[in-house]
Amino acid sequence: MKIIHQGALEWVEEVAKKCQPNEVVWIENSEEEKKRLEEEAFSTGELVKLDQEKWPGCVYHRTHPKDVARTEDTTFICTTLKEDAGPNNNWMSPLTAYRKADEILKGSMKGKTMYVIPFSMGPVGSPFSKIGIEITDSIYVVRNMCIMTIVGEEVLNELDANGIFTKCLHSKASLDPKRRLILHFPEDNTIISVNSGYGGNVLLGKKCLALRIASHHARNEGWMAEHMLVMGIEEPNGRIQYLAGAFPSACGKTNLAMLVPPKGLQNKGYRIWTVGDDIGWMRIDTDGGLWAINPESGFFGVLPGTNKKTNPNAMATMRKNTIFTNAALGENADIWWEDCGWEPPQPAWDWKGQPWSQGMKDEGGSIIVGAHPNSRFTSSISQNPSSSFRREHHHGVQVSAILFGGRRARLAPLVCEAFNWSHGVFMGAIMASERTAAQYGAIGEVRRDPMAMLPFCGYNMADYFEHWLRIGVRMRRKMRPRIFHVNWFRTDENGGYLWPGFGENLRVLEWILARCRGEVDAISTPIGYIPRPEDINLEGLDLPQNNMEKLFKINHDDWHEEANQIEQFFKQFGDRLPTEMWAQLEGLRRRLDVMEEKQ
Ligand code: GTP
Ligand code: SPV
Ligand code: MN
Repeated sequence: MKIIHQGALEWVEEVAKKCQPNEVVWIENSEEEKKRLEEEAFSTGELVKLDQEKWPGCVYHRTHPKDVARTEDTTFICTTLKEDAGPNNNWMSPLTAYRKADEILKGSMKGKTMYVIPFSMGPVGSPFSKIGIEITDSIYVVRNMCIMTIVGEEVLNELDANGIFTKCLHSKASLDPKRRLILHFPEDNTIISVNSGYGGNVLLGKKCLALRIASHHARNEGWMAEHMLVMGIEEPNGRIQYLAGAFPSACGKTNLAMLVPPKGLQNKGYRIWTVGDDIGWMRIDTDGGLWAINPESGFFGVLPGTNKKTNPNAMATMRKNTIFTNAALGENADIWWEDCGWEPPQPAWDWKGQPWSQGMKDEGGSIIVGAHPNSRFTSSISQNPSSSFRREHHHGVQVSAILFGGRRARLAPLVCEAFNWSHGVFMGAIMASERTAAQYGAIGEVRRDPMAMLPFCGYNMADYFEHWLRIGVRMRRKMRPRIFHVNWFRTDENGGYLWPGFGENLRVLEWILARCRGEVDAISTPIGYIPRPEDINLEGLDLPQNNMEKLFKINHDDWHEEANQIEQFFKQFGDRLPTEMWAQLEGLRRRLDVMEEKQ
């Protein structure tokens, strides 16, 4: 491979000097290279070859038991001014951050190979796309990056022509959780990650580049980098409309993006086209509309709960050439995770590598799970049966609707439409969700997660809200996507889900698209527009009586309490919060009062 980009060569040399690897290897993503790296990883145990008949081309990997999800407390935005990182981020001065990283990186690759991966986020040559170079000492990371991003000669050619790239430096170092640092230097277009081997912390093109660094640049350059799925919905008449949706980690983006329509709708001719399941980059095009691409080439999706019933497309996608992380492993080289739909292999080990069988309990009497709740699969998007033919299009797809959503056992209705763009931005800003295993912290606790970007916004979130408001003004009115809030996770008194979710969510999307086309009326409530009962198609769905009523109940006291919590949340941004956000909160309270007076 001929590398002629001087800046890249100099940086790689500088890093090699610091980390002192035995060898430096540039990754070109050939079959031969893949085989060689896998063989090496099999011999050290870094990767395990799975049963090739059942899982052709698939491998298995375990991360360190204390390294199984992103760690927000060790993630920093390193800007010159602390205020630029905002109360939503941990901040470190660039000087301190580089010094701390240097201490850890010094000699960290002794005896190891240093891999250099030039990659593109987004189709090479697209005005949306960004190039990065990741340096890593992990074969697992190399193999994941080759699936999650575009790697190969065309990227090097583009780099030579274009010149700009994000420096992404990763070293597992000693995997010491106490010395783990995920550092972002937006002003230098640089990322450094040390002492972790887990996905979101180390696949630096993903959350670090495509969200934290990109969101920072996007604000300065007038575009958007969002934690969003992007999907197309084809109706029986052949029309395809696209929507983008922001749900917090492990709240259903992957599932919605590749949903299989319920039988009735399928027979009518409905079809889903997946563009992306985690990240959306969006720009206002010359037509005044909002256009989105998915900068990723692969899925890094949640395993538990994924099966042939809930997500058949994900199951088909991961059938071959997939990396499974932190699932349970059988001696027969088969794998298993909770709710996968088949019997666990025996004998087997759990995700920690301990001997395991289903139903086993710990000393406290709690069930020991086979797979970690945040166990994941890495597969190429091209293997997804619903992969969109527009996925690699340089201009992306035009977005008709934006969805916000989360896990709310109470409070939020199944679906609700914003009155207008500013109210929609407010809807995004007040998002909250119950914590999942994708983040460290108390699972189930409700936390505010504006636009599902709290862990990913690379700058002060007050400025981020302002940026959203400005984007709305810049679009042509007729082209502006409508904004909705959805909640698939509302529960009844016994904690059971009121809505069946998964493929059935298409019924809600149908209403959303009908609203975007101005075809149906809606009911105005203090929190937004909700559907008239007759406008959600429930044909063929066996839903217990009253469920729809419960799904749309707006509890006045709960919403007043919510408004108080929103106020507290907003206060931390001080004067920097756009006044429009305060006006929106006041509007919400006023509408709640009016509703109370009427009752
Ligand atoms: P990240 O990759 O962490 O950003 O997550 P994600 O938003 O892509 O979440 P994903 O689609 O992987 O869903 C996470 C979990 O939620 C899985 O266990 C799913 O089975 C479950 N889930 C997804 N959609 C639904 C739904 O409509 N209803 C219910 N009840 N569960 C769902
Ligand atoms: C998330 O946590 O939102 C993910 C998984 O998509 S990770 O890439 O590990 O952050
Ligand atoms: Mn995510």
